[in-house]
Amino acid sequence: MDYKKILTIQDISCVGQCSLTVALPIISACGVETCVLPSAVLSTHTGGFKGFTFRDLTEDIPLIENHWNKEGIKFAAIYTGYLGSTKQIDYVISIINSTLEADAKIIIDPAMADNGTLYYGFDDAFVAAMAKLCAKADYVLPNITEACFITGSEYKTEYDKAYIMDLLQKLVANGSKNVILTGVSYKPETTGVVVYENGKYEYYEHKKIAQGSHGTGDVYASAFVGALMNGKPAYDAARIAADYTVKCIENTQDGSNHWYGCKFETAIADLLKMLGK
Ligand code: PXL
Repeated sequence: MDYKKILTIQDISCVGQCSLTVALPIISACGVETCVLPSAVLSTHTGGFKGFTFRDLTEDIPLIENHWNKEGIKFAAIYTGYLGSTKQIDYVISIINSTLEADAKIIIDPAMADNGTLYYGFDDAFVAAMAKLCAKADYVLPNITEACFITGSEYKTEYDKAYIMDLLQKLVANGSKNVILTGVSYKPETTGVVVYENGKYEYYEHKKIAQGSHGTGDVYASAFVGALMNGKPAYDAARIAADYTVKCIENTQDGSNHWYGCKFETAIADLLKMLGK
């Protein structure tokens, strides 16, 4: 039986339902062996808590890579999310070069910005390094803000298809093979995801829930990876991930003021059904 082993590199936010604490359960539930490399350990994520701790694990990364190389450990895919420092990105590129199987997929979520601004602690040098990493991607999964930072484009909250096409083409010109652009909304009541694969534009539109949740980008990317590794074509994986993420956000709107994340655990069974499991 084809049993895929993948690697995901992102931080552990101990509390906050994002990054590794989302990726590991979701991708594992999809039946894919999920190896992890924590880029940093934080007491919480940086999006609303005050006084969080941040243990940077940058200097552990080459030691871990070296050991994996000695053991001949290889992965069928790599999926990177939030990375803790600019230097870390060079180490991640080295891991891409030394630990992937010949036909492995490279999936990059340039988790660094939203709503027109960079997350706490990131700067222009980090953006430049992230653009270099995105150049390696078979699938890059930015939101519009991240796409603008990577391509040096103006961020707009109101736009048309020509603006989105321009972003997609610039991301491909930067080197990413295929693009999954999230949070593309042409009407107030709906939002959606654009899949740009081999020059073809496909849009999956779905309802917009007024009250968004933190960490949904990580939920989305993890479900996309889980679906892709189950053999779904990119558009189907993008659609399944969108439907799952909407369900997770809906399940969080229960009056509990669960502001820091979304209750992705409550819809894992739905995701598996969508995957035919
Ligand atoms: O969800 C993205 C993310 C991941 N990890 C950390 C974050 C954020 C977003 O703010 O702060 C530590």
